[in-house]
Amino acid sequence: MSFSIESIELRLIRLPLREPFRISSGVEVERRILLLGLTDVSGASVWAECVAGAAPNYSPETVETAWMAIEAWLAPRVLGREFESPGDLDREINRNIRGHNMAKAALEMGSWGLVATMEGVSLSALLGGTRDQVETGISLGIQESPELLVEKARAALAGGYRKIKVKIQPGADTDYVGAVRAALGEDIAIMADANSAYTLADIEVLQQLDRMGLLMLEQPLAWDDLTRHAQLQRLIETPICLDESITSLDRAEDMLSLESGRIINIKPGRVGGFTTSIAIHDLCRGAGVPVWCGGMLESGVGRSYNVALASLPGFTLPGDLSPSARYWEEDVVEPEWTMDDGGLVTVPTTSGLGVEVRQDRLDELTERQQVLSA
Ligand code: OSB
Ligand code: MG
Repeated sequence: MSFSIESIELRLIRLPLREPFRISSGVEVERRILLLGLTDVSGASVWAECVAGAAPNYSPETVETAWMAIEAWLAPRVLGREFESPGDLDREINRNIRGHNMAKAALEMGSWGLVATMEGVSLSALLGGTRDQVETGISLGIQESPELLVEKARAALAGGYRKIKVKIQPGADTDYVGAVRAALGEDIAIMADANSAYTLADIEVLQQLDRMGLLMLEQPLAWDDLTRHAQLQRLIETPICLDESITSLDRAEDMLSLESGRIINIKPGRVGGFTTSIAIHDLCRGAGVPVWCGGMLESGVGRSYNVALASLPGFTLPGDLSPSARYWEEDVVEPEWTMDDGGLVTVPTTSGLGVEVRQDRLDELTERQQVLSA
């Protein structure tokens, strides 16, 4: 179905996390989240989420650069123009505008949400999803001590999570992962995510981690590296999973040909949206490479999009798709996202996002807003 975006509302909200989330490159206490409200000429509207952080410690983008890119370059490309499909919009916003993937993704994913709403189908159905439930894993931030981490990991397992991801950094790695492995036993799916905290000079620690039976080791080396990851993958048996390094379909192809890793964490925001996410999914599926859906501490809005993506058939490993209560006292959507005691999140089958965005809650949390129109 064709669509034409008449206005784009930019809304920066502040959403306090229930507990600080620490990774090797920084800590988040309160998320600052850029939401986009897209309205079609027909009157249909939808919210979308930009996953850029407050600081450029995950990728070069931030909420401020995303706001600027949308206002200055992306919105003028799309407002008032008719598109045949989200893929058509994707081509338009990528022509001679380099980078700014998270800003582009918010707009591109929102266009899928808009079309799903207008067609009265679920986002999952529009994307080609085949699952009615998706498996969930938890991502545990770096804790004060291995004991505290073990406590959190035990609680997560008891809560139903199907995969325990432990954030690591030099000085908080083998002791932490080893303690979780010892406490949970050999059969539990445990993985570690370094968010680029190591170099090849740390090979000894990486080889110790390699002996801990991890499901995968996520992004141990530099955020934009493929070559050294390929060297490392030859030295360890644990599959390397790339996150930060996979910013496009080309980078995914490079990972396969260089053998820089054996698994991809697909975050639609990082790769510029759903069109590229699906292309990476299809590539990996054809190559027998598992993918899973990563998370960026999204609000309930972003979660709708991630859950829909994770319902595609190639997403064969549990995603970072925790329920609302893991992150927030109160989410911005109704109903909030939940997980059953077997670690499954139900994929909505109703029209559009499958949840209502609470305008009252957005108003309460808004730091800044602006409406751009054709
Ligand atoms: O590397 O996957 C990551 C959060 C912020 C930045 C980077 C990452 C993460 C997570 C969060 O791991 C996972 C989630 O949203 O539950
Ligand atoms: Mg990661």
